[in-house]
Amino acid sequence: MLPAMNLRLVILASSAFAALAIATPNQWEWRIRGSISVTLDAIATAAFERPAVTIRIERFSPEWYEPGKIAIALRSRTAPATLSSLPVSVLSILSHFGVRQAKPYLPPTDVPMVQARSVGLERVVIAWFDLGFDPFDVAAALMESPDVAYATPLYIRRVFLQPNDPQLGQQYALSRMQLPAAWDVTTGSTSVTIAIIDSGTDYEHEDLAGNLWTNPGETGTDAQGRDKRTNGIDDDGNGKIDDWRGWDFVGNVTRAEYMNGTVREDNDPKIRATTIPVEMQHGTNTAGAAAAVTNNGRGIASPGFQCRYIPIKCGSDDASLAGSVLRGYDAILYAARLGATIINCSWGGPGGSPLEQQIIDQARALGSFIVVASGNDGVNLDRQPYYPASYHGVFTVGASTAGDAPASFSNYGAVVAAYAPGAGIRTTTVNNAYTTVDGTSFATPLASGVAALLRSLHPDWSLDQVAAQLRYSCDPLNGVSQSNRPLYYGRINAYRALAANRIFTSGMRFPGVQLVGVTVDRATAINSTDPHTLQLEIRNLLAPASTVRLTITSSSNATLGQ
Ligand SMILES: [Ca+2]
Ligand SMILES: [Ca+2]
Ligand SMILES: [Ca+2]
Ligand SMILES: [Ca+2]
Repeated sequence: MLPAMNLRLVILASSAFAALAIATPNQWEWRIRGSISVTLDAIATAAFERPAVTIRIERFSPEWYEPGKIAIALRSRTAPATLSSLPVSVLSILSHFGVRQAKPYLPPTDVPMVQARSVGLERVVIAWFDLGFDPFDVAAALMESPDVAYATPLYIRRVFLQPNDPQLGQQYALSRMQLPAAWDVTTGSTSVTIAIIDSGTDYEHEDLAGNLWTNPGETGTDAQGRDKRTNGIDDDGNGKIDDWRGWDFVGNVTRAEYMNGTVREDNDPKIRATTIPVEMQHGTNTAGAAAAVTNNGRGIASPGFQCRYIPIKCGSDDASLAGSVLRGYDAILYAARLGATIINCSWGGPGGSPLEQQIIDQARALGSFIVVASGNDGVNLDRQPYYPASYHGVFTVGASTAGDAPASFSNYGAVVAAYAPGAGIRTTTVNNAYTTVDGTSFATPLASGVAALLRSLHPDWSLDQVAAQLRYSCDPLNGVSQSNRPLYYGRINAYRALAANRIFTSGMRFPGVQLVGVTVDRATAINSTDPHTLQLEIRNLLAPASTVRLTITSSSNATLGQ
């Protein structure tokens, strides 16, 4: 199956769909439109800063949304515990859609932790309404309320798997990224974790079992002497009972059941089915690419070497949902709350959501470095955004080939932070087997593995420093010219990422100079010949830069004065 084709079809279907009459009460029909724009306020915390961002919530076919469910961010209040305590304007709108239930997105017990560095998730309510309504229509109606900061459907995403290219399996990727030399610097820390948010992971695989993370809060014995893994108690208070080896956010449900709002969460993130189609092997493929047990005399090597992985299952055990990533953002927040060092997302789809951006902001505030696939449509993400690849604050990875050129299927653009090999990647698969796979899905965990090594070496660095180091230590890709290099910045070199900037004052080192802001007399554009003051804000994240030269040129035919 080609997810790329699916995604294109969905876009076409959605524009056609927008023209159809939707069966909603008459008084709401005028609100139905193609997209909703939401601006999230700028955020500044000690760890990172984010400019104000505008996200367009697009209308798609309802099969791409969670059914009968919506997220509502209140403008100025913490989410109330019950439906009846919602602001009257919100309740009044929801009543037209047969609202049944509402509860805070975060359990009330989590609020103090989140408020420590809040991005506003404590104001988000999830509401359940009549399954006959399109969540987009409900969102559009709610956006009319002065009490609502945003309302958004909850999206279903897809894995970025390409059909298998029948070439010989080989791990050229690791030598290309200079991993053998990198492992001389460090083989990683066993306390560094990579959350694999995916279809489900065969953690019993011979080359994965040894690097499986275990949750220290759900192992050992409780006060009654019972095994915390099986005592039926949420010992670490994260809302998940006995999650000692990750979590399954979906369970075994059919597509029809899921579309009726059914999930069956459990604490076993391995798929339990006799036949497992390739899309459902994806989470075993990505886990192995990042964190297969290395130097154990069997199977494959992985960049992460001895770093641990946390399997988090967001696919069903049932083949009718093969390839769908459900509740992926709930999983991102769960992983961040567990303290995951790296979060790997080899999936995505069209259509942005302010809730998803806020969850990414919150996960970053909790210290997780989020690595995401650029996607396999061969498009420029700067013109055609995909998510999470196009969100602020993620490290977006494209795929390169065995010839060290950008892969034709890889999405590209300035938003892609770096490339990693993503064609002909040898990795683990279900039933103790190995396979060769293609896609940005597999470039991403290779990058996550390198990020885990870097984080092992520099646990005190900020997330922005980690990102800058991974990007600026890249090798240029083949077939990329100076003029289009910003679209294909370079391929990750693990050795340079680890060996350079060990300390910022001596040895192999490079600066990380970034332009973080441009202001013109506090305005946004120069539209007269009057003198203007242009203020550029530049920061250096890495080793000191001895000479920084800035030149201003015009990218259009307009002339630029002195
Ligand atoms: Ca727990
Ligand atoms: Ca327990
Ligand atoms: Ca399960
Ligand atoms: Ca191995």
